[in-house]
Amino acid sequence: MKLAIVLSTQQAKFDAVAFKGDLEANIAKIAGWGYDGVELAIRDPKLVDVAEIEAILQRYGLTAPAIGTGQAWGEEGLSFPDPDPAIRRAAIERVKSHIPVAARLNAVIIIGLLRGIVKPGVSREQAMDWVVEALQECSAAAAPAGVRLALEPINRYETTLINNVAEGLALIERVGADNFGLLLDTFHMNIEEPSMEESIRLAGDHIFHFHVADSNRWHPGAGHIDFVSVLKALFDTGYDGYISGEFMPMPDADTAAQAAIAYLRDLEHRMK
Ligand code: LER
Ligand code: MN
Repeated sequence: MKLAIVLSTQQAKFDAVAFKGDLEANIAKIAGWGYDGVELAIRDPKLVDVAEIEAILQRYGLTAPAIGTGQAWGEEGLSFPDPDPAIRRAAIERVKSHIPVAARLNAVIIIGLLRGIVKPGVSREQAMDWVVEALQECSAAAAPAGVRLALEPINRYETTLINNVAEGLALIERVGADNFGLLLDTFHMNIEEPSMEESIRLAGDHIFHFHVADSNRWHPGAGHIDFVSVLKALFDTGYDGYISGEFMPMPDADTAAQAAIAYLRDLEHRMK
């Protein structure tokens, strides 16, 4: 099992990003605890030195399996279905600007909250059309670079567009690009899916990336999700990507990260 943890390259408001602050110090700690990779939350690639990030990752023997883009929504309000065409265009261009970074790091680009919500004055149909068009444009731009995009179904309390796997699969059908798939997150699935295992089976090889947090969004092992059963279903689909920890820094970030890896490594032995 390849394990990663979410790491923000900038200060961020998003609470489930456990590691904020000094990049190299955090990467050193994460490598020391035995993680294989870090998922980088990058608000704007223009503001980060990718060569430096790459050098630090190499120094500590870590990979970056995925790049999170949601801070562009959280901090700047960019999204695909905004009624303002300039904001829609900026959201698309922002995602495209991640493509060279993702290609260089061999990372999946995550489309989380950046896909937006249905804003006042915009019909659901119109919002979905804009989301589909944006994803088609971004997927087409990413394909020649060999880069994949993964949309994350997010629970109803955080977004009004694409809350569950069935909606994610319908969107994949509409976008119609091989390099566009899903990121499944156990925290959101625990709220939205009747059966996480069944939804994972349905998503099958459209699963490009995977987030773990327990039912309370603490580290795996702190709540009541049956991770043996969920991860068995995931690996049965043939998934060979990373399991990426995205949970609250509770009781604190270091304790949570260490508890997560201890729990998941032990579970890995029990699954064999
Ligand atoms: C991001 O990966 C996520 O899971 C969302 O809850 C962001 O708010
Ligand atoms: Mn997530």
